[in-house]
Amino acid sequence: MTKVVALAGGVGGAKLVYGLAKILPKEDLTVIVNTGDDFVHFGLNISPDLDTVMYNLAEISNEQTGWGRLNETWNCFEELEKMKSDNWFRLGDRDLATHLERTKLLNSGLNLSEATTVLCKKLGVETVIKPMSDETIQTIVTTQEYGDLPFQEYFVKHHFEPRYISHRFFGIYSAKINADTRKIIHDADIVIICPSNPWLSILPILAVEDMKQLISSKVCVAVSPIVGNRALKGPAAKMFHEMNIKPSAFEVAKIYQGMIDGFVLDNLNSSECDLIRACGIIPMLTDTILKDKYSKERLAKEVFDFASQLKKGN
Ligand code: FO1
Repeated sequence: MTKVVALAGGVGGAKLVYGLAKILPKEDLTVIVNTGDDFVHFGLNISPDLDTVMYNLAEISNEQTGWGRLNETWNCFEELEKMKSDNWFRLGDRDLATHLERTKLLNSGLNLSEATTVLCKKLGVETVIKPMSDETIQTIVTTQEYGDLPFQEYFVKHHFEPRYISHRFFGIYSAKINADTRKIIHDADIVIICPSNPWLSILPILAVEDMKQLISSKVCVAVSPIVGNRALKGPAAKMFHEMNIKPSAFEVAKIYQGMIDGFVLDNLNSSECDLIRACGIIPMLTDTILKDKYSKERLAKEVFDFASQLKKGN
């Protein structure tokens, strides 16, 4: 059986993960998720990307927002608004239960991997989901207007409007890969990099300890989060502009050059295939816009079949 490890951030990544979970036996798929977006809010440990992946796999995610729970109610949040408390990060009532339970599990001495396993079990998720590390890693975005901002303040509080200058992953040098996660990567045949923001969602995962080296012996395929010259969600295209780079799928492939063997890009980016090939990466064109569960499953199958035909260093 082919063992697959998927690297994912939040909304875009979770959609492909959903498709992969539909087409692969549950014992053959592990998802390693970015935790650089994690933060403590009202004393609660919030792991937005872990939750987005978990809710998608449990089929209880809010398809409109891409984050949070389906059929959410907002009683707690509305009371906080009446109290003129912090209201920039919307926590729904059902979603709050996850953060309360995670905080309780972590306070009882479990690490984040163990707490995630417990939460997945409680929500009926059978796919193995692992945080990129059990240690705290905080993505800090340096902006022109506000200087350093913790990721959620940049992304949610300021709607990624401030001009991006640079970013760093605070805590990355002492962070370790969990021993179980290390073994899973060691045993994997294929690594799939989901269509998430390369700098803010995927590079933090690859920056943990020797993650890049562990993955380097596997067949690795990435899926572009840029379609045409736009990101379907989040600040990726805006960040390219602010780095004075024209956003394109090719520019994303270049970020992963040396690590990936294949790159999946949207039909709209067909003119970039030759440039990608010239980087020693095999391109595959398809429709990468994920509208519903059928398109998620279809793309997952195409990506898996493509990766299965590739050899390391083609
Ligand atoms: N994103 C928003 O744009 N606004 C919110 O109020 C918000 C709340 C929120 C609550 C729980 C959660 O798990 C995620 C939430 N997100 C929200 C999404 C999240 O912050 C980002 O999409 C990710 O961190 C980027 O991957």
